[in-house]
Amino acid sequence: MREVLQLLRDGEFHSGEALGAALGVSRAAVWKRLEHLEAELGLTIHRVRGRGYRLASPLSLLDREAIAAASRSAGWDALVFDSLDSTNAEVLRRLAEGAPAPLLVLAERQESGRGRRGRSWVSPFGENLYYSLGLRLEGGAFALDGLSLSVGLAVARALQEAGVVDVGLKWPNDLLVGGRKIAGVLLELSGDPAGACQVVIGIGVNVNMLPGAAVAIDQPWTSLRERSGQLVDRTELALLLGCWLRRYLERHEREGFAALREEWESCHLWQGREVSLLAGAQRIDGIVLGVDRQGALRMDVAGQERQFSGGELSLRLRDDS
Ligand code: BT5
Repeated sequence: MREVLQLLRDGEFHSGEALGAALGVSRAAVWKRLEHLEAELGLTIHRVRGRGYRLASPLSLLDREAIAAASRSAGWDALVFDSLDSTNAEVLRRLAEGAPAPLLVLAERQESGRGRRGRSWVSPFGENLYYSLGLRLEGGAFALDGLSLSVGLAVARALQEAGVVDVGLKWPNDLLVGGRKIAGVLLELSGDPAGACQVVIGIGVNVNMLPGAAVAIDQPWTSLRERSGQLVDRTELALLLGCWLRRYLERHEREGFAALREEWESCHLWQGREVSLLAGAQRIDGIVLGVDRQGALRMDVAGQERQFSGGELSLRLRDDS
């Protein structure tokens, strides 16, 4: 499957004959493989009589060797899959089976990519980054407090270096550009958070997905390609993300989130804004003051400072702010 995709990824026309010759199969077998790609991976392939086949849009596939080499030098094991239910789920399964950590898992697509609270993360084939890093933590040596915020900061720095200069953070874990979501972070834990446990840091970044793509996302979103107008090399972005993640995880391990708190606030898009904090059916209105040393949201609620934390919370701008 990868072989035929490597040939088609430029988005140009390739005749059935040329594809057959390159793959060492008959034209009928080429046709079967392309049908399989469409059915299995949800890719759209245009067929034009006399010209051949081409992908509806060029693809930047992940370079497995480059990712393995960079990860090795960081001391991480790395695995890249064509398709998974969820990269977070795969890391958790492997760590539960005793796989060594840090363990990085990437996939070209996710069939059940997940967000918080059972929400889903739209993950079409070959378009975006679906990136999960699993860590084993012993005896609370590594502070989990504020970890997802430190990770958000690392993702923001990687995106800025990749040219998305106006990216910012929205508490607790969204990355937005011009009010539209470009990336999200989902941390999942197993084991005893106070003792030996595993944490998986899941990062989804919209890279080459464009509006008009056959995806249904129920909030405004954007991608690097939409911002720059150019196809982005997903491998380069994955490596960049790895560098920034290492840097921020080391800092977090050494000094805790407290050392990153001010920097995080300087990237927080909603500092000082009037917001509603939603917790299920409950709604609390207030003004964002910032975050505390544990990464909890600090809000002025009716003249009193209050702190809020927990994965079930989400923030909305008040219409009148
Ligand atoms: C998040 O959840 O933002 C965390 C997303 C983490 C995804 C990564 S991908 C690698 C790893 N493996 C996984 O299975 N997950 C992680 P949350 O704050 O709950 O946001 C989810 C909401 O974002 C959805 O309800 C949609 O409204 C929206 N959404 C879904 N897919 C999106 C996309 N591709 N781009 C922008 N918004 C999206």
